[in-house]
Amino acid sequence: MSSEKVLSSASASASASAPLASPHAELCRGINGLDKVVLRDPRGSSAEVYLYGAHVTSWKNDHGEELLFVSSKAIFKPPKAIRGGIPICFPQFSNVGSLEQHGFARNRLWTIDTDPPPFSTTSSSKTFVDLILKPSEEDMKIWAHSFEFRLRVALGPGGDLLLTSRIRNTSVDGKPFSFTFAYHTYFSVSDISEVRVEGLETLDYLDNLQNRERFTEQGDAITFESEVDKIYLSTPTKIAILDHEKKRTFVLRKDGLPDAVVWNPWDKKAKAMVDFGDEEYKHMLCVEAAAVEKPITLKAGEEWKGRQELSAVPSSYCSGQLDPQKVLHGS
Ligand code: TA6
Repeated sequence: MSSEKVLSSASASASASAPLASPHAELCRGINGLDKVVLRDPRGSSAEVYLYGAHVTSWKNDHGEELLFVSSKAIFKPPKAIRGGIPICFPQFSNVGSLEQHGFARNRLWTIDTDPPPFSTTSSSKTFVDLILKPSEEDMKIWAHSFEFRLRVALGPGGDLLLTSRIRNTSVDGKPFSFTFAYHTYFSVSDISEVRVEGLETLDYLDNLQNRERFTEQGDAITFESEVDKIYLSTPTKIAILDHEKKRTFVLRKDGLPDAVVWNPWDKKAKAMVDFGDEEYKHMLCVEAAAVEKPITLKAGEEWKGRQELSAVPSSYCSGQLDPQKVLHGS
């Protein structure tokens, strides 16, 4: 598919000029003139979402500190996916199927959703943007299914970042479809060798570095000293990522996404990626709320919801200020 078709500036601006429902959302031009929406919560936190891929590329706390990793070599030019932030993998995770790696949602132009159906639960956030993706004729040639993918990106009262996906099968001929999915989140960390992940101990996982063979994780927190590419199965709904040096813990809460992928390319893969700096593997970790092991199947008219909530809390495992067990098992 040629990028011009996807990104003719006229159509992009037109679709992007729809009014934004939130007073704290602003549409503007980002890198290479791509449209993005900037969310600024009155309490200080902020986020940025590109319409290209409905891709969150920034999430900052109320001190203006960036919490997501985006590579200094990231390419903001279709059809390449942006390296970093939160790419959305749909309708296929990784190469689990016949489509391109991680599906096509991350390299399509989304539009502002001017008429989203109400949410079942009232969200307290006044800082949000709604985006929508529907398949183009081209998409139907590679994945012949009618769908509406609605994504709400919101900033919560405490500066939490909430992503809520609603995917509906809009087929008129009653055809069901199945898909796999991931929020491929790149967390910014101070030093990967000082990071621990809590909440995945003793779980089964598929090792992408060993032909997706199934293993069982050992009992302690996960730490990093080499390339990791694992799909943890049926995980708890809360996972904690402790950055000791930054005295910060990311808490990932997820709904409708049973699995979690943990990825760090380490040095060799880092060198092999054109849009990734050789040393950048030291400052990022992907922990991805996902549905991989059991594809989600939607009958015609059915809708699936997948939600991820990210919080960044000051912490230090050693200082006992925040015991990950309390995080994972507490309120
Ligand atoms: O989520 C982990 C993974 O599937 C890895 O296998 C690695 O390929 C990574 O995603 C990045 O994929 P990308 O297509 O963005 O280069």
